Amino acid sequence: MNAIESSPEFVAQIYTEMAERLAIVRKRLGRPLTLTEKILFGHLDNPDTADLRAGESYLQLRPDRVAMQDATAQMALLQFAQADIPRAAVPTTVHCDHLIQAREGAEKDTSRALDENREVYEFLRTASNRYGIGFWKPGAGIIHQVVLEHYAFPGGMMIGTDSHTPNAGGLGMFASGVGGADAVDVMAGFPWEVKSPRIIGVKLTGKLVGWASPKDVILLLCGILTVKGGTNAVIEYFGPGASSISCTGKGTIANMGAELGATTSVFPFDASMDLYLRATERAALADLAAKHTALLTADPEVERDPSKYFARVVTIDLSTLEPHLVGPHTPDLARPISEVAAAVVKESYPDQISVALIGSCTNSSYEDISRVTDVVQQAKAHGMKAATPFLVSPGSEQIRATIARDGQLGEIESVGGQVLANACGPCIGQWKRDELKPGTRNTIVTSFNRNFPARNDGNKDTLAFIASPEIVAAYALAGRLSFNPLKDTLQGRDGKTFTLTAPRPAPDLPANGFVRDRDGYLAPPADGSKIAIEVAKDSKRLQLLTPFAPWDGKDFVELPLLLKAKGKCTTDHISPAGPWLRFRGHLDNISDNMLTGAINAFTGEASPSAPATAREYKSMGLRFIVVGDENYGEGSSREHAAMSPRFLGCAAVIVRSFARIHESNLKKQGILPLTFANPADYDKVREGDLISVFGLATLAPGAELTATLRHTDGGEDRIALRQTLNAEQIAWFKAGSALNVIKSQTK
Ligand code: MIC
Ligand code: SF4
Repeated sequence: MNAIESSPEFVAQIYTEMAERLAIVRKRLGRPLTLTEKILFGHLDNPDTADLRAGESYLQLRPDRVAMQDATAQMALLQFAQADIPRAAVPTTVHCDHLIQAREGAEKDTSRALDENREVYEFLRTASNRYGIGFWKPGAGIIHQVVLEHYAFPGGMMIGTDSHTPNAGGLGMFASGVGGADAVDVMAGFPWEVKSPRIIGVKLTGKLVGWASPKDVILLLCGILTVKGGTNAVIEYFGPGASSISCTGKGTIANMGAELGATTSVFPFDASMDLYLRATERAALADLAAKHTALLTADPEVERDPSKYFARVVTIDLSTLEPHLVGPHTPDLARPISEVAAAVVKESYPDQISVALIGSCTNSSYEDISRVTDVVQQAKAHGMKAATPFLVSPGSEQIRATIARDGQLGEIESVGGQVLANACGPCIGQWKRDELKPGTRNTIVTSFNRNFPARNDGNKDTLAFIASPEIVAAYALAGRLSFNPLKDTLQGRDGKTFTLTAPRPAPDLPANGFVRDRDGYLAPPADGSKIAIEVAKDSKRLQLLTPFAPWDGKDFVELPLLLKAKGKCTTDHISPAGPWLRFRGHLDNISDNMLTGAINAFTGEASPSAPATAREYKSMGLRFIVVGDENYGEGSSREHAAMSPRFLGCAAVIVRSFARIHESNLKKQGILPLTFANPADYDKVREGDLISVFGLATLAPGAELTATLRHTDGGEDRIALRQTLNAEQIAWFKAGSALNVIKSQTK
């Protein structure tokens, strides 16, 4: 049986294998290697023969771990159950964090969630027990924080069914977000396939001062690289500034690399990681890493001449970095804090902040909360309270208990802060905002990572802005978005006006150690084979899967266009979260949200009728096609955004460009992801079109396909389409899904 922990023996073995594989690759390449390449190539399934061309080939990799959160694990485990494999082949954990709704504070919300989600938690617990998977109970914390505290280690490779899995890059891990079907591959003992990434180097110089925080590094970078800029790329940080940032600060930066669409982000092993490992009771791993620094850092030539080794180099001087605010509606609309007031006027953003929120998987470190405490204490000294509701989502029970013990939590509460459950809550629409009438245009500021429309509270008229926790705290005190925390004055209850001073540097490790959470975890039994997994036939929340039908060998002929989506179409538009999270284990029920958030290019409105129309086609035995714009499927890893369309009959999705995880989810589920060879052809797609796609019988890697758009006026356009399927992925398409292929191999 596999131990679930990243034990010293386990990690030592990985380092040995990495060194062996790298020796082979070094011989082949004969040049210095970046850190990204060391971890990637150190985990190759076939180091002798792998095609290593960055941005071109697909790599077959052997990740060391898998992590899944409750909202995605349901579908992943339902698929795993179909594959009929007795036990997960690599150490795997499940984390119950997404399904807890924020309403009245931590305790009540967690116990209500236990009640409301009992069936789902029971399914996850029994499936984890059966398949040898570690189970983290509701309330223990958010997947990425718990992984950082327990399982991440420098040089390791992990995949997780959540797009912010790269958070573990803060501890030097190559951690990537994937759909559940990818997790199933690895849990079933097969390699993980990923496009060989380009590598973008980010050189950090100087040292953060004043209000500037690690969050501002990534907010600035979001503005520079944009939400598409990291697609099929890894962001590798280096330079003297990197080691000046705490391990948890690096986690924040790596976490939000997901907002760039990056495959992952990595930092080289350094003293901050050493200290974090020791503080989280993993001294042996710190010792091991210290012995293997050559594996865990780039070759020296890379830092000397970065432009030779990276596809692109961005330099950020931490010493002059100004705090940033991003938003609304997209994480790459970045502004330095000094320019926000003018933007409020120019863009008519509601100036009054309705709620300020801190924490989440991205920003709830000891350092973050201590800096927030510094800010609120300055206000408290003047008798002030927060001017807006001020909500705190701790990333884990470990962090919550530690900041409760050390007094920060009490200080935040004393100015009106309210502590929510150790869970995702408002970050993913699990937020019951009774105080707000739906449809009210309002401003919120958060220290989360995503701010797509309707994401936090289901209200598309909420404008969500993102900043560092200390800046959000300052906004909470002022209550106005046009307030510049660095310069503007606040009025104390004592009648004095004052300016906040920048929070002092704070430790990321508590002087008295972390309070460890000993109750949140349930280890699997040594033999789980007798454990039954219950899925009630009439369940509204769980449904066993029926395999998708194989391809019938024919071209797609005159399929109706279900929807032409315009502009940003994230997975939150394709498969909204919030209240829908409760159907994440029931494919039929969740499909009623399919594409409802997408903006119909012909009406400019959302498309609430898309699922009903799709069901109508389905009942007529018809399949359909969806058309989209740039970076289609940006955001989450949720494969429901591919499975629901597949379930309702989508044959192909044709777009200007795809986000990485979503494109691969579509392939896995047997939908053809196609791009316009000429992006301007998007404009040729008209309402009511019947679309045909030809050349499927000779579908081959790199081959273009042809499509015709038959318009309602009888006219026709012929266009060229591209696809990125390799031979294996073509086999998935033909079999109906990747899972069908796995099933045939494991029989
Ligand atoms: C998110 O931040 O969007 C989520 C919710 O964590 C998702 C996962 C999901 O949809 O379940 C993600 O980032 O992958
Ligand atoms: Fe949860 Fe939000 Fe983090 Fe996603 S980004 S894991 S929803 S806290």
